[in-house]
Amino acid sequence: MIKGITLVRPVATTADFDRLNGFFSALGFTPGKGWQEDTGRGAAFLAPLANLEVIEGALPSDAGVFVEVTQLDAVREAILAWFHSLGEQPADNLSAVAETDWKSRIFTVTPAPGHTFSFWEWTDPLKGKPVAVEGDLSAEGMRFALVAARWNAVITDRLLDGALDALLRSGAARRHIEIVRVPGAWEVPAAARIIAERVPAFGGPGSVDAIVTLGCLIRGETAHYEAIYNEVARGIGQSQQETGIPHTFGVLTCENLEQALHRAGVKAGNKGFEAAIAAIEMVSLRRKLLQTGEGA
Ligand code: DLZ
Repeated sequence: MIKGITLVRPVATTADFDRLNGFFSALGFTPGKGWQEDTGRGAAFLAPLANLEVIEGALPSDAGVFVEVTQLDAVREAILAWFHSLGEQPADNLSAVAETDWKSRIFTVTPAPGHTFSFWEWTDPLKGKPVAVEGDLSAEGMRFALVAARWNAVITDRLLDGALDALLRSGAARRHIEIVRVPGAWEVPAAARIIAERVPAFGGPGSVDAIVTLGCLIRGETAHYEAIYNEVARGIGQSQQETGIPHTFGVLTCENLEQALHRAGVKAGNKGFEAAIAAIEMVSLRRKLLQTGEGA
């Protein structure tokens, strides 16, 4: 399973390392997990999307990295401010904004010798489509509860790992993730409801922005499978609807253990990871929809 792309920029000197580090931090890139070893060190910067592109024909610049942004002029202003903060006046190392022949605008910057980057934005990002309000996928500053059943732990532990992975990689802080274990899927809705109602004032101490529910029901091994499943789904949905706090559904309903394993990361993705990503998106969407005028 392909998980991500890492572009590596080797630098020649410590000064260049620090310069590029400062440059990307100043632009608001989310810092990733850096590393330091005897052999060297790395500073990581995350972007919500990556795209590996093979191109034949002319390129708009010789930068090896093209960063798509939404407010190109504001990004260029931030870069200018970064140069000024170092007491420098950019010249050839910062181009003007130019139109491309692919309905976009672009500029190129060389913040350190030998390291050139192009920043660009679509001139019509919606490409004629009607505006849709959508949640973003950054979990920075968000608080989550993960409610996981212990029954079928070989599966639910994997779902929990997947959900944690998704939240941490999306910028959530470990201290903002509460993990709650319950005996079985049957108990998931009750625990979720207690958490959702814990602090009526949304955003108060101990409150969460979203709840990710995780469990695994296996038809072949569960008497009254349908009855249990229906109640679990109804209870989680009801808690979400009556409290207004997003609850995402990571309760697997499978024919057998093999199918459950596949949905817990072996073959068919990890449904815990997907439920956590959905939670991030719903928190972001909720915030947008509650802001007057946003997306209207
Ligand atoms: C009892 C039971 C059965 C038979 N099967 C499952 C299952 O496949 N997945 C699951 O999460 N829980 C199961 N349980 C336990 C119930 O969810 C519940 O924890 C107990 O009945 C105690 O209320």
